[in-house]
Amino acid sequence: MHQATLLYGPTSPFARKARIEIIERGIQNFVRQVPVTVRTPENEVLLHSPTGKVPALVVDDGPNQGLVMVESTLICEYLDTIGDAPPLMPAAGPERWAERAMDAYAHSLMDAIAWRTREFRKPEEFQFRPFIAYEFERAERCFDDLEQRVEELAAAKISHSRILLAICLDYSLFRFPDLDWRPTRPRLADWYAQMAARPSFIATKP
Ligand SMILES: N[C@@H](CCC(=O)N[C@@H](CS)C(=O)NCC(=O)O)C(=O)O
Repeated sequence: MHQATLLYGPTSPFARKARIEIIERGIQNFVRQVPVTVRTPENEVLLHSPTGKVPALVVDDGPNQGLVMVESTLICEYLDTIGDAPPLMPAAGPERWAERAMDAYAHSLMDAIAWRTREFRKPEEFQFRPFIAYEFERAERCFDDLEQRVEELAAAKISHSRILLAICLDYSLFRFPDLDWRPTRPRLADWYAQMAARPSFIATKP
C-alpha cells in the first residue's frame, strides 16, 4: 500500500522538486501522485488544506496518518524518510549545512522567477514594471553567481538544492524563452544540460 499522496500542479516548479525526488529515490510505489488545478474551486488540495497550494502531501499510512504538509522543503524532507534509498539531504555535519544553504538559495531564486511569472499573468495595465525589472535583475545576479560556482554544483551528488537549481534554470527558459540565460553562462549551461537529461527531469517536464 502507498504511504502518502502528493498533490501537484503539472507546471509547478515547487511541486516538480518533490516529483523529481520521488523518481530519483525510486519511491513511486510508496507515493500516489494526483495532478490538480490550482486556483479553481475543484482544486483537490482545498479538501486537505485551506492554502490550496501545491505541492501538498497527505500522509495515508503510519504514525502520522492524516497529517497534511505544504511547502516543498518540508515535503522533500519527509520523502527522504520513505523507502530504503539513501536520503537526498545529508543527515548531519557541515555537508548538511552546505546543502541547506544552497537549497534556501535555490528557493530565493525560484521565488524571483515565480513572482515575475505571476506579475505577467495580470492584465497589462496592472503589471508593475519596476517589480518585474527588479526580479529579473535578482535572477540575473543569481545566474552570474552560479556560473562562478559550477565546480561546487557539480561536486555534490544529486540533492534537494541541485534538483531545485536545475528546475529554476529550466523554468526560466520555459516561461521566458526570449530571455535565454545560457549564452553568457556556458559552464552553467553544461551543468544544466546534464541535469535536464536525467530521466527524472524528462519525465516531469512541464
Ligand atoms: N514556498 C512554497 C511555494 C508553493 C507555491 O507557490 N505553489 C504555487 C504553484 S508553483 C501554488 O500552489 N499556487 C496556487 C495558489 O497560489 O493558489 C513551496 O516551496 O512549496
